[in-house]
Amino acid sequence: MDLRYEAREAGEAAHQEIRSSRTLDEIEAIRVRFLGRKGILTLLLRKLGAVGPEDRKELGGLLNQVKNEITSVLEARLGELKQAAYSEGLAREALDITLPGRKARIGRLHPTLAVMDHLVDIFVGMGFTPVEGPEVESEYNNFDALNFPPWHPSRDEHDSFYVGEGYVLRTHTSPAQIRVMKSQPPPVRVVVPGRCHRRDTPDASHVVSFHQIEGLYVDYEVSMADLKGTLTAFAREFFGPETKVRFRPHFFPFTEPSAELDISCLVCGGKGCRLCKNSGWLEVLGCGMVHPNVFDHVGYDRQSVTGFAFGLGVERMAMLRYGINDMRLLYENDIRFLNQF
Ligand code: 2NL
Repeated sequence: MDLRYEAREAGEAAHQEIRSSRTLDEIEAIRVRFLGRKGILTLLLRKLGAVGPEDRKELGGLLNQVKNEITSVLEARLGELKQAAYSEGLAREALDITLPGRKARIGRLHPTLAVMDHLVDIFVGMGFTPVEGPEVESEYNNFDALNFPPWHPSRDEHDSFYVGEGYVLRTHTSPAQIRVMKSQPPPVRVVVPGRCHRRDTPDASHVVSFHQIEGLYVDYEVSMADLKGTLTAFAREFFGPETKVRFRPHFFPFTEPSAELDISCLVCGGKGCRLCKNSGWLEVLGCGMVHPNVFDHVGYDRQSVTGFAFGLGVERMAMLRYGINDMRLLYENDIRFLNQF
């Protein structure tokens, strides 16, 4: 067949295919078919060897011209398709800045822990240092060092969780304070927040795992007046400056004398209502002067050091603070309840 004719045919065919190509893959296939190592143009150029010398120059020029035209048309189309693919990508990724944003649902502190932080802050403001201790404690630190007699009912398996021989889940945070006193000489002024466990049947004012904050101040001349001043200041800070307080005698194995602190009722101010069961007062915490037997256990000199201690239930504080009438509500994980605080 005539080489001139074939060259023009090939050029025509290539142009048409390139014009109707839609994808980068199609362009590449066309390039291989016309310009590749075994492509149509390459084969035609090879046939040039059989052409007589008189026509070779002209034919060679023609073939190269066709080849160059195909190449440049191909490049142009490739550019167009790349630009189109790029624009399409941009359009697909475009942000609609008029859409409403998604609300970020970040968590926050459980009301018990929020109240616990607040309580700790108040005592830190009065010079107490926060300290923590383990929840699994030796029976010795949890009971013996705190002057609990061997027959005390709270030592019973029915009242405490025993975890192996000689160990319990702490029933109060006092054992952490025993650790502090064993590890350093007076003065000691610490506040200990933490989770505690008692084998109570849950009701409106008891849950099995609860939180406590205890405080301990030991030095060479700490008096009951210091106790009363510190806890009165605390009550007015937490419950409001108008709060009235009273200290009522009580008993704890680890303090002597011991007392309970009452505040004037938050609802009726002292007149008597349902919350205070008509007494005008609400029980808030237990306190007292550290029993000398406790000092013996930690190696302090019972003759020369004195101290006061107190303990309060964090859940009870949260209930008083927020007007919650059943402690179990705090631990049902009902988001509708928790979102209120
Ligand atoms: C309550 C009563 C109290 C203490 C805790 C304490 C700790 C040591 C020595 C002496 Cl290391 N006492 N803690 C003292 C009095 C009362 O808690 O009813 N808490 C809810």
